[in-house]
Amino acid sequence: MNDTPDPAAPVTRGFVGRERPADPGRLPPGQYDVGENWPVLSAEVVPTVHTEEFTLAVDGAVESPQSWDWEGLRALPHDGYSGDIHCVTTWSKFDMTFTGVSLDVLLGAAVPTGDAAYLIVHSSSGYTTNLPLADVLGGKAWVVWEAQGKELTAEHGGPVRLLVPHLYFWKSAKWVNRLEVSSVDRPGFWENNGYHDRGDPWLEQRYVGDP
Ligand SMILES: Nc1nc2c(c(=O)[nH]1)N[C@H]1C(S)=C(S)[C@@H](COP(=O)(O)O)O[C@H]1N2
Ligand SMILES: [Mo]
Repeated sequence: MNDTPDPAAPVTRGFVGRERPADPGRLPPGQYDVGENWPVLSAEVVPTVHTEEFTLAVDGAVESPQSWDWEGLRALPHDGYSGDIHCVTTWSKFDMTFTGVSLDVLLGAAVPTGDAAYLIVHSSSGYTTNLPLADVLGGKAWVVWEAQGKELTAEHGGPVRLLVPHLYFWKSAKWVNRLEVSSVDRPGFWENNGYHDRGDPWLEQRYVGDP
């Protein structure tokens, strides 16, 4: 073991060796810092989504259903997120950066109806997940195409995935192609398989029956 930091090494490590442990207050209960590795978790075979055929729809309980192609989506005003992500399988990853369009922009264009209260997110692969609108509006959620300064890879959901970093990462659907606004809540893939309806990592809402 060589404990001397290599000045030529990438500087993305949060600490060198065990000299400076990560701020424990940054980890939600029951989570650990996964470090540099970014695990891949997919229930389905990674689909190949060609940007030439890509569309993203916003429909359901909206005044004005929308659909964007790849160029149209990328031409929308975009920003991004810098911060941490938390998977229910207990890994957290610090200091991620993502670029994409806020759901305020996407849903704002479609204008949810007065009784709209939920979002059902659909992936082209068939995966679904549900969220209260309150968890995706107000600068809390994005459709992203870039992670860590690079184009989102297919295994991580490219060309675009949802990003809802304040909830467990199963809510961040990969290969997203449809945002269905709804007046009623409808459990998605993992929510139908025992996971919590909301999934706040700070409240440790992992499974049905958790607070
Ligand atoms: N379409 C789809 N989206 C998905 C999943 C999946 O299986 N299919 N897994 C979810 C879970 S459980 C997690 S932790 C994250 C994993 O994202 P990553 O593979 O980029 O780390 O994607 C979420 N989005
Ligand atoms: Mo997960």
